[in-house]
Amino acid sequence: MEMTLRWYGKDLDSVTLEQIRQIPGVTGVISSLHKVPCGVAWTYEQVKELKDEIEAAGLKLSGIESINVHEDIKLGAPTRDYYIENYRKSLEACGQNDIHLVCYNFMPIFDWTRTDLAMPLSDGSNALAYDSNLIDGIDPNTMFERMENASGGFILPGWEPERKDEIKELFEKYKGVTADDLMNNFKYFLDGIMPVCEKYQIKMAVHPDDPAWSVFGLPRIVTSEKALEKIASLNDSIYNGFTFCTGSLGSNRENDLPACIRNPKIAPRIHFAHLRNIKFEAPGVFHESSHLSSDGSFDMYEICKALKEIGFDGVVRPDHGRMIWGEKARPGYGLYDRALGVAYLNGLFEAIDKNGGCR
Ligand code: DNO
Repeated sequence: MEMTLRWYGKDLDSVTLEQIRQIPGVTGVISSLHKVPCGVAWTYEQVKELKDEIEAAGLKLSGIESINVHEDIKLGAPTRDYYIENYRKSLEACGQNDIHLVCYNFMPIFDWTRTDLAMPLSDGSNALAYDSNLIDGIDPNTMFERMENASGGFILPGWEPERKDEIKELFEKYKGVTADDLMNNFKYFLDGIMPVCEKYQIKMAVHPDDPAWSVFGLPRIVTSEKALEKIASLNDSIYNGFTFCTGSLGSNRENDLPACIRNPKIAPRIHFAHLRNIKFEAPGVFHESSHLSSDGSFDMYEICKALKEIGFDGVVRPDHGRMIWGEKARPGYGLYDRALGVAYLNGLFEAIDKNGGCR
């Protein structure tokens, strides 16, 4: 298992590689070419530059999160082949740089969605939160403005300012696009990229929709155990796999996370794990908690145990952290609480291993 931390790059992150290097057990970072617009092909040199910078700090570039999928691909628009070709080129640039893991998502228009980016918690920290009552009936543009205003000046992935102007137009384009259409377009995309993934052994790890249900009337398809089974069946290649994000998939309380990990159709395709905890106040209403089981609604021990049981040996990262100790950072991506998350997860994994490793 490879413990990592997400890093946005030196101009975009408040956390430095030098700080990350000092977190016990962290050997790599997950990053991306955040400045390259979605749909533009990455080059070998661009990826190499990022990789060299990370390696110079004594860390590895363990994977890419994300190479974003252009909306025309998700919509099945006539221009999709052009964007799939560019996606293949970006994958090639990664493969030629010896990078074998790419996290991405297939959510229409919006990436992850929260209603509060700094909800005060009783211990004085603050955290990201979601209240479905506030989403139902809200205009997507208002949502965009809220995310922008609450971001503390950081650009949030999936919520880049330039996307705001496209929103109305995109909503028009998605009118009439059903979940089945989206699934068919997903298959078309996978069939287009899998030959490149096979060639360079790149594990594609689709991120679950966050939250794991439809928002703003848009179809969402990466939401449940059944959905993951369906996606696995879209393309047989083992490189067609998943990011097992506990906070996203677990946002729907009907999803039993350890059972989902153990599902034989899913287990061999878990290529990346995002481990974090959330605390429910009611169905559809939750805030992100510290990683500790007793602070949230998930049994993190059971989740880690299930991963060990299936022999998961891939890349892991703690996911969002709370903002603690007065830190000013990108919402969800401060240093301190994620570092505490790493220490806790490492402790769980060590204890599980020493208890027989469940294998
Ligand atoms: C949010 C992240 C997501 C994730 C993408 C993957 O914090 O988990 O933005 O990176 O959905 O494409």
